Amino acid sequence: KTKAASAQAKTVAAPRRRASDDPVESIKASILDHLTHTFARDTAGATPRDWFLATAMSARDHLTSRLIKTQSAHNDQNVRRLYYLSLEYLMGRLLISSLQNAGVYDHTRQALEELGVDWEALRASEDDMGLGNGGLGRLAACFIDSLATLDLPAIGYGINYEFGLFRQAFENGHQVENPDSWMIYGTPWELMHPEYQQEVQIYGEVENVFDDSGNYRPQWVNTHKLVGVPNDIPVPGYGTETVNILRLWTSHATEPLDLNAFNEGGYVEAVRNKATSETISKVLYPNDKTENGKELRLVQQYFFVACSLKDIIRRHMRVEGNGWHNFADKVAVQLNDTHPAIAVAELLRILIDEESLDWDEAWAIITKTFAYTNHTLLPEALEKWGVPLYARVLPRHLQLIYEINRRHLETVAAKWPGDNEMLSTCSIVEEGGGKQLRMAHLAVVGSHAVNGVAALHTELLKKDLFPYFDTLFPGKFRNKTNGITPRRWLLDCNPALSALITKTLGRPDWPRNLDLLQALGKEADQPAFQQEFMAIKRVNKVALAETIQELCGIEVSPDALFDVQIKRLHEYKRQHLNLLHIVALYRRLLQNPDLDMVPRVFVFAAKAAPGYDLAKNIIRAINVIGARINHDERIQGKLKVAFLPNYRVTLAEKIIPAADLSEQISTAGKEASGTGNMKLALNGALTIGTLDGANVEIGEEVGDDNIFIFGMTVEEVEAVRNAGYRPYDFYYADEELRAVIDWIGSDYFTPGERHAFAPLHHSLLDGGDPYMVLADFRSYSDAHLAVDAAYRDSPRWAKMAIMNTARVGKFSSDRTIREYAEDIWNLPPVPVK
Ligand code: 9GP
Repeated sequence: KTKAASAQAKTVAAPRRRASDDPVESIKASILDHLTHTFARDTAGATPRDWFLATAMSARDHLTSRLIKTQSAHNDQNVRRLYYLSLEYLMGRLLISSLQNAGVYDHTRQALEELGVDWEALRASEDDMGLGNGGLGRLAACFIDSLATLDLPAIGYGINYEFGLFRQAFENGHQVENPDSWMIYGTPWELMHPEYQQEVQIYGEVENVFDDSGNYRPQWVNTHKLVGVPNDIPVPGYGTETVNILRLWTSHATEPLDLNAFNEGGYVEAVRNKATSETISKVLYPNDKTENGKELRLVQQYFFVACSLKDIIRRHMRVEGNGWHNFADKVAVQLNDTHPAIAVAELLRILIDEESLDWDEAWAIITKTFAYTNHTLLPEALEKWGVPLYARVLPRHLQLIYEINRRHLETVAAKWPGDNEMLSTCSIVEEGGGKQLRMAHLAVVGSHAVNGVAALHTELLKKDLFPYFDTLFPGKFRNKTNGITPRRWLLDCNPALSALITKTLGRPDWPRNLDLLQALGKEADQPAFQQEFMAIKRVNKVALAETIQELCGIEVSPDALFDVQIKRLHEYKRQHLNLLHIVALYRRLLQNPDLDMVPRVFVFAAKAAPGYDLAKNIIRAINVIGARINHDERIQGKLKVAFLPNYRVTLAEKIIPAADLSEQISTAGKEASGTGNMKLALNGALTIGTLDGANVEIGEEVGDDNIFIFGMTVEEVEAVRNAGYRPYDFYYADEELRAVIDWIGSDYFTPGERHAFAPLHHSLLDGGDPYMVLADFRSYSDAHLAVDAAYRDSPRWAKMAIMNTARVGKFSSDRTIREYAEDIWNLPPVPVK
């Protein structure tokens, strides 16, 4: 029973809601109304989840009326819109951001308090909407928040996965994956719109037909039909009336049952067919660096792209006077990575096969409509599809892609006459071995703009990944440095710091204009302000310490330095470099228990792709070695290691406000941007990092004095690699490093279980250490000594932390989206009255 249960024990059912002038009263009435009439619960028996649902519905009421107003304003003015196509949206919980953005957060909190409802229990009963893997999906979520906040007309399209990213647990240090059935009992945020369902086709074959005039009119026949039903989530802007839409498709079979099979008595077969069609939107693939060759993944991509394009066309054509002539004037489509790149061929198919436009006309529309964002340079992450698979799943699209490529290669040949190697380098079709389609090439050729996600990344994109495309299409490549929404990543997750900022700046509008934080810089030297700032950090650390106790059973001191690495588990992100350093510290302490060092709590949170064995071995190593360290009394609690299970948005919101140090330690040139680095800096954590991704720009903003940079630069990494990198050189040259690696390779930490960390040990030495962990170890360890020295000097540390918060306004996703809108989408804002 909640507190409310006893407070309201006598109330059986609420009366229908009456309008009230008092906002708190009116929200109370609305919540009670939903509790009674939407969920059939009385206050006496209501669980925290019932209260959550009723509160969410009350918030939704605010949003839906504004949503309708927004959509009709956009429709009436026939505005240009941005359609964001993304296979992932990592939304997290929606309650607080919905209330904040609807402007009813404080009133709702008060209403619930007056109703005697336990707020913490209420909000804890909301499941994360975890429809994404990591950075790419979370970026999409930040972007739709900024689009609405900037009054930009936009719709996000994606898939309504029944199962989001797996729930992670640890057993004996091993990662175990459990299904994330986040909407098994429904979700209050989605509005289903069967009236806008779309039928699309897939599989089948192409019949070569010639019309009476002898023109080739291919027919895509014997296809399998699918239906996509849209579920809309309102996306409110902050401090504005605009409410945009996130439209997620659920797949259904076209016919409820195969009647033939049914009549023959094959009822179960008939239902099975239906179930097969419905598997398309069942589950998110749990790999953040692409899934090559999986048929269901290709079907997911095509399904959501085809439904979305049909919907976009429907919306455009329903306006009188609109047609293909002005399609590209009204429609901008952003491809979030290559996952939706098939859209290029699908729109071409519609224009040529269904609308009978000629090639040049169709191609002009396509290249004016699409733009593409690249999120990675890692070769294994660049999507390729085998031609035989494509021929089976999308036979007509394959023909069209061949024709796109033929014409594209004509341009290449004209630019570099007689250069056959250039033809094969630039081709969309990779020959040799099994033929494959390079989706990144298709996306580049079919788009008018291609962007990287940080300045360094965009440079490398032009120089290394698409060198000839930059010459072939001058001006097509641009940079759009990533950003994060300051609403979720400061206002909502760190209310105490937000209140201090509002008080200090004397204005509450900084979440819409993050550059205002600059003014905090003036306070950075003031002892009183430093104390207030650090007192908030400490309260957040106490809260995180409780969470660590609850989730890991580890006691940590909030006075220790909280050293945080939270992100997907990947070799290139080098959680194992962090581990080597921890083991080195442990060894130093064992050799000298009186070693004078600032006590540290190392906080990890990370999911590994279920099939990524080395990443899972690193998780196990951190867990097992961490446990040994945590229980070793000889080191007097100076080191603690906590690996929090099931990293997700909600956990990030807890960890980030409590972090002192932010680990951004990827091998230079490998992390396209990173966005966790921005969230942590904004909340006053100092970065220890390489000159990689957006770290470079964070360093430029906060200044060299307020960041700990270490390790090789991109150029040095390249030079060392070209000279023939040998990890053993570093192993033999550094006594401590050698001892640490030998220790990990022994069975010291896993008595009776030999070779437990053999995969990790192998990757560092005989495996060639592909991410150059050994080469950067010493410089990393030295940077940590500098961290230790800085932390001892509390005023200095406080000043550095404040400077980080003050100077990272650039990394608001509002700035990023404004740049996209001006430079790529040509999209003016449309304020809603
Ligand atoms: O790895 C990048 C990460 O650096 C970036 O911040 C994020 C958003 O742009 O995208 C990640 N890439 C992917 O998740 C897929 O390649």
